[in-house]
Amino acid sequence: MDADWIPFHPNPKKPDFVLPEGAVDAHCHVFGPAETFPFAPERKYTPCDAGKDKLFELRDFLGFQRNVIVQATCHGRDNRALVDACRAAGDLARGVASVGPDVADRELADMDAAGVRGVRFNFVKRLVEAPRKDVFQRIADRIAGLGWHIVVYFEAADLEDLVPFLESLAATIVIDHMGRPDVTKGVGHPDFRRFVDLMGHNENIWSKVTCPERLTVAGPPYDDVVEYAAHIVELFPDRVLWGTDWPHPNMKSHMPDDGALVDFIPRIARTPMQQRKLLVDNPMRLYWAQD
Ligand code: 0GY
Repeated sequence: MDADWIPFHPNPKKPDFVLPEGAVDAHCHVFGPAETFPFAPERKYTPCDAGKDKLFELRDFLGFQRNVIVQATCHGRDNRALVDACRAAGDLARGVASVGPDVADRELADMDAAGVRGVRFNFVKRLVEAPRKDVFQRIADRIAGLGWHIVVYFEAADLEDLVPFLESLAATIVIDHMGRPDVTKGVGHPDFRRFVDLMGHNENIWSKVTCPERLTVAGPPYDDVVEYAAHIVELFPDRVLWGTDWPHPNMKSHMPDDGALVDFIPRIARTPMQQRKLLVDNPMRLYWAQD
């Protein structure tokens, strides 16, 4: 089975930016190895193998201390690779899983014990077949007792339709990649303003200021994304998270250098205080505080 996207960067640069002590890479994935953890038959892309050992190697090389591993669609609702990686990392990783409304209590309890602290609702139509709010609502009900949060992934054009649903959820909501703004439009465009307003009047909603490599039109060093992420960090310093997105699933234009991505951080979190909140305090509060 051949991967249909470019493999992750084989030898990223050592970042110039020195991460604060205890920094968390709060958005990354593990894929396979396919021989042990097969990819989902319904997947929309086939990744290369990117197992836990590679992820932990990268964590140490870049200077992170912890990972939050997020289930991606190529593994469907089979969270075994994710759970295996969380268990292997011990206290140094947490997970965000993908489940159905019929998930067994026992399975949820096992995942919780392994370090899973949230579920992901993926509304991106090119990645998942017909995502349904009523199904996600039932999943939200199932995880309510666990104190987990909900990570939501959608494209900017879908936000207006999603706002009532997002506001109806009682759990903390974390939105992937700033709701994927169109960075050619400017931070003053009504689409991005809608996202900022949503965060502004709902303290339950967090954002990952991640994935300049996905949002950029200009390409590296992602100058066209800086303003968007810096704006969110400036306004909501206590509700932002950052992650590498390694191994960058489904990237077709170019493969980012993960060291260069780390060097992007001081451009969007410009003070040591903002950096500390983004990289340490916020992810620790959301993923490790209960322990
Ligand atoms: C990401 C991005 C993508 C893929 C997935 O679950 C996934 O398959 O998240 C994407 O294609 O935008 O957030 O890592």
